Amino acid sequence: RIHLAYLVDRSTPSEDELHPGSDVVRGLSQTPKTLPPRYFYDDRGSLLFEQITELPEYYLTRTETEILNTCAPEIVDITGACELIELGSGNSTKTRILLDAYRSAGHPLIYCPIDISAGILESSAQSLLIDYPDLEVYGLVGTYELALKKLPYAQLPTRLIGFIGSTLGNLSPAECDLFLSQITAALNPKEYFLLGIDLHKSSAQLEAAYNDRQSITAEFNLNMLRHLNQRFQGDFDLAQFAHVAIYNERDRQIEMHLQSLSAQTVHLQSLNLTVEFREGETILSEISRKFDLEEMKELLSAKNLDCVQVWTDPNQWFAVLLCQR
Ligand code: AVJ
Repeated sequence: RIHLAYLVDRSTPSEDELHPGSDVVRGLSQTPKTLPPRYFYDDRGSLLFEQITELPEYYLTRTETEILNTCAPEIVDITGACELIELGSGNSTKTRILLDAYRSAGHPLIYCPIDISAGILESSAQSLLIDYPDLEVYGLVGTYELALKKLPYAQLPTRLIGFIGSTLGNLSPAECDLFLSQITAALNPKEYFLLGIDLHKSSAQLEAAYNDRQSITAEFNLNMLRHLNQRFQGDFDLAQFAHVAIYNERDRQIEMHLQSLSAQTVHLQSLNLTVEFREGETILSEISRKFDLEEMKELLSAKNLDCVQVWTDPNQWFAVLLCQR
């Protein structure tokens, strides 16, 4: 019961399909240097991220799970029978909370995970099928942008696009704006959008969450360089870079950097790229924005997404918003 569609738009192949790694070349050639966060997630990086979600300092996943556990039955009450479309399927622990709630209410289960990795999509769908024998899976392998344009024909009365885990925080304000427009365009009137966002809080708490005492986040950050070495025949020396994560209060975002510990030259052979680093120079590997709930509601309604219901935890650390087009 897994139907997988590979979305390759042959008329307009993406920059990445035409020139793999062109985003790496661009990021490392500019000042200050940057790298796209998607290079965190090779197999090792995905495992490290799972470890991060269990760290005592990393409150995000735990808090969102807690919220979903209480709000899932209410979501089901509001939407009724509903297809679940999920952007970034991950290890699907939080998806199960929603599927359980729809199943308890006696609704049929249709799940459309969207992911750029066919491997991740297939393995998470396989594990769901074991526990949900009546589940139908229509997976889409491709970028969010492309997949949102090619959602399968709806078989249930309504649909919900889920984007949980505060992944939205990785997008700059301009990217976020564009992304939300794409969500609105993908929804029919009255259909739903479920969004999980991390809320702004003290620098101390945020910096602790991204500088854990076991240094798993540091490993996760440095793993990006190992991944680039493998993928593009690089010679980054991981011992010559350090993990740095600081909260930029003005822009309300955690900024994760890889800081060069010496003046050094790095080559990425298959990209034909040579990069010079000054001692102390940094590569920005991720931003993780922390949102204001009221501002987010306004942004959503400006995109024709009306907040039907908002749930937070007692500390107001994290929020889950159910919106309707
Ligand atoms: C998966 C993007 C939500 O921003 O907190 C965790 C990734 N980076 N620790 C986040 C991450 C460092 C995470 N998101």
